[in-house]
Amino acid sequence: MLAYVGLGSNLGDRAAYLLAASSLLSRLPKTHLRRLSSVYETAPLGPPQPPYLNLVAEVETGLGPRELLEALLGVERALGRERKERWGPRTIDLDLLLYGDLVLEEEGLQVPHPRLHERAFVLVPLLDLLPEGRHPALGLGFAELLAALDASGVSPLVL
Ligand code: PH2
Ligand code: MG
Ligand code: MG
Repeated sequence: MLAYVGLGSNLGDRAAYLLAASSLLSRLPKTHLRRLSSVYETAPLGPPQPPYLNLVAEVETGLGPRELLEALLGVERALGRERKERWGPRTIDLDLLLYGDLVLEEEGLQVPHPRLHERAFVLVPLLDLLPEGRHPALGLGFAELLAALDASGVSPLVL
């Protein structure tokens, strides 16, 4: 199954957290890290906090959606993520965005990610990987969804 994972960091050495998380993703059981989007610096959504770096990873996985979600939480824990306020600053965040075309709403597990379609910081890197992609539940293209949003806070990271 092809799955897409959103990565974000806005505390500490952001690029180092994203690199470490990508490395751990590549070593998950039954999982192959296929591609990474470009990295973007993005204006924070939520309470006032530092800007984020965001990217999207494409993985091919034999893990089920809930197993993959648990594995992503394990990566966050391995990198010392502390959960504080919702939407608040974080060293590393891994969100399951898409699991093939699966549409699932269960306690603690929703795919596609429930806010995917309203977040330019997710759609811009996702479109790097899936320029023709469509939202499996809404039936709209990711590019169409992005066109309805303000993407001015999302800039390619120049190293
Ligand atoms: N993640 C959040 C809250 N706000 N803002 C940006 N720009 N990027 C994020 O990844 C992000 C956010 C909670 O997960
Ligand atoms: Mg998140
Ligand atoms: Mg999260």
